Amino acid sequence: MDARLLERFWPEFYARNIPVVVTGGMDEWAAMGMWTPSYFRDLLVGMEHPLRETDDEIEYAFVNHTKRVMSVSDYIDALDKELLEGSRQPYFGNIPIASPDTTCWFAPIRDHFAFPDVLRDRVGEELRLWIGGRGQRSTIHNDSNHGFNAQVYGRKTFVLFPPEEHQYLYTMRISDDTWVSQVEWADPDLSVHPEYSKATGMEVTLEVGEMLYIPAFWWHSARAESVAININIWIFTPDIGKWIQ
Ligand SMILES: O=C(O)CCC(=O)C(=O)O
Repeated sequence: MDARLLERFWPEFYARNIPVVVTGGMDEWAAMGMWTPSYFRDLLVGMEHPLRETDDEIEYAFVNHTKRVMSVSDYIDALDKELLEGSRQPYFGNIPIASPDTTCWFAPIRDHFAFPDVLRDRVGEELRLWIGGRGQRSTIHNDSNHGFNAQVYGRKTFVLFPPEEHQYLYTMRISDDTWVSQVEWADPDLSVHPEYSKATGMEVTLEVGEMLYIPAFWWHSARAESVAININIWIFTPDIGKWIQ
């Protein structure tokens, strides 16, 4: 959907609970062209942060749920040079940019982007930054909020499944708020997860300047096709509640 048509968003996508890719909505963002790995490497010199130990989020969710404190600049430097290619690279993803321990680092980028103000009745929002290397991926999971994920640098492929397809995804609850699927969508093992063959995963690859609307409770996963920088917003509305299955 073209950003000039955002008045269609509420009736055609939000009200009908349908994901959509918005194009042209980031053209005015200062982030465009400015946010590169080297920009963040320089911005974040001196920042130490816990990073997921592995790029394999299935392993992270089910086996090795640990993080390691690393220099973010060193990590980004290695990503940019593809030094980490092929290894079990950590992930500077899901980083809240306005939490008490990160807000000082990210203050300079806060006005580099502006998500469309299309959801009424919002009771809260959260912004997260994702910088990862080629092949970086997340598990299939759902969120109890609406989301827009914006591609600022590189390319990322998302897969999406409607909420009711949990029955084909071998989902399980791994914390109070988090449900994930045990299926590796890029390489599903149908002998272990035969019902997955009935799931209707929709794949979309976001190019720079595109943002994906992910309605609450849609199952989704992402895989970076190159070094990728994304910013997303989670929007909380009073009607959502928690996922129950
Ligand atoms: O980019 C990723 O690895 C995951 C993004 C995601 O889960 C989201 O936008 O809600």
